[in-house]
Amino acid sequence: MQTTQRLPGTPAHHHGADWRVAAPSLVADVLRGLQGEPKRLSPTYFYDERGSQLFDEICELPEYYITRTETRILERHAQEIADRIGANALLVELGSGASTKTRLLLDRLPDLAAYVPVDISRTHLMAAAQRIASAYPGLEVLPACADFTQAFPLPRSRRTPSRVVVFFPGSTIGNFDPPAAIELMKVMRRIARLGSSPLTSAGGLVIGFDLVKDPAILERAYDDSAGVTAEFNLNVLRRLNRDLGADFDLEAFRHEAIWVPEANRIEMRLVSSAAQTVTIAGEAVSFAADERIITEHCHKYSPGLFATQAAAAGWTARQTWADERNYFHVQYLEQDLKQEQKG
Ligand code: AVJ
Repeated sequence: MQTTQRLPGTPAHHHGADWRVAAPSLVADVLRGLQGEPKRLSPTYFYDERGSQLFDEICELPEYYITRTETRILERHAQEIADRIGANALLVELGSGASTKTRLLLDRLPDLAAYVPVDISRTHLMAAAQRIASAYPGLEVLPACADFTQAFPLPRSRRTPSRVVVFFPGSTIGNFDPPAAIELMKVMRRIARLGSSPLTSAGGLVIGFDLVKDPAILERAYDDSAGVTAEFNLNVLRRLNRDLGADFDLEAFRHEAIWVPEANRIEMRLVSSAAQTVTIAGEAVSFAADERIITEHCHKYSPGLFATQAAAAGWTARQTWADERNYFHVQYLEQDLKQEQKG
């Protein structure tokens, strides 16, 4: 069941929109995850104030090649990517954060119908939208506060767009297990379809995804020598202590990042160093020695695997851009029009 609700004081036209899906409470979700087998926590819980800071530090680490590599690809091929997006498009960015990478594209898109940054964090979204609007005075910026894993209505731009193009950089798709990734790519297809009519072109998707490579390189990217990723991982327990009155002993858990070849993913875990019981919102949760909490899955793709996943969601690749080491791909996909007729 899903109810969207427009919050008061936010007109849908010209000022963006505020759409919230009734979310399960943090405490219920955390307890469900920790009572499961294996124990799990959603990676979305990493990003409190300190977690977001630590993630910014991760992006600067020598071992963490992802941000640097994708930014280089976007810099080098910005014009070609902008040409694919085309004139008068509505550009919708999911999980826009600070919209840093987007600027590389916006610099080459003087004729965009509008830019719609979508993020769950209202304060960050509004601040970033304001900065983009002042840096690009001719551009209509329509921030939408929404959980992008659920369908949400697009704010309407003043100009009628020729097509809708979704922008999803950062390898964020890798956080979703294959069935959820396909679901999300279907949500993107529905968003991109909104702008399509017989008179307009097929919707597009510009997405960044990380490639399978030497496991040693992957494991180091998620277990850096400065210990920043370990701190980022453990910080989720600090957050639960603060927000749920839990009593995790951060010294009693250690960070682990393991490549799991059968699943094409890095698994980030917090491993309990001893048998212990933790209290979370009044509920006792027991850990055996060496028992793990899985905190994040980071899926890596072969080009074929990504194409198969995209096809299952109704997308076809039109152009791919890579770095010289072939560590990472940025791809432009279009809606598969045959699937579109089926709905
Ligand atoms: C933000 C999901 C792309 O998986 O590489 C970085 C998160 N976790 N280091 C990733 C992350 C640990 C990151 N994503």
